[in-house]
Amino acid sequence: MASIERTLVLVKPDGVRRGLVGEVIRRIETKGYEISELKLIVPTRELFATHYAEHEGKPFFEPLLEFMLSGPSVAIIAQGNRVIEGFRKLAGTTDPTVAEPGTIRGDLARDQGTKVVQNIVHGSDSVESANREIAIFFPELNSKGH
Ligand code: DAT
Ligand code: MG
Repeated sequence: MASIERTLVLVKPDGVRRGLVGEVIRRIETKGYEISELKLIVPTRELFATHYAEHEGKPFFEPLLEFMLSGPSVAIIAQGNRVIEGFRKLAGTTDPTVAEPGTIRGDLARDQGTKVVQNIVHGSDSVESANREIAIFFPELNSKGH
């Protein structure tokens, strides 16, 4: 059944620093998803504290914010049938050591021994998260995404 969705993808500071923006875009596009918006994000603490509010109070929350503030990210809205689940599969599981080869995290990231896991990309985990996160990074779009 057709279920056209949008998801919020971030190429995080480690991915931008390592020159992997094009590689992430290539994987989204070659899978067949459409890129409907894309921009460079100059980070603020407020922006990423809001984005990662679900993790507030966890031991890795402060290291996570510090990491997200360490350089620019690239924010992308990818669109397609079941793209939310589809991009999470392309990204691979959170821990890059166990992420499957063939995935972005499995192919391009490894455990650095840092307090926060650095794993190249973020992808929304549900329709509700996608709507919330798209509004955070693309406040200029209306609820239909235009
Ligand atoms: P995901 O990015 O796969 O949705 P998440 O939302 O649980 O994972 O966590 C956000 C990010 O925080 C994740 O990409 C890497 C980091 N992280 C998650 N759990 C962690 C942990 N136990 N220790 C260190 N960093 C962690
Ligand atoms: Mg998450």
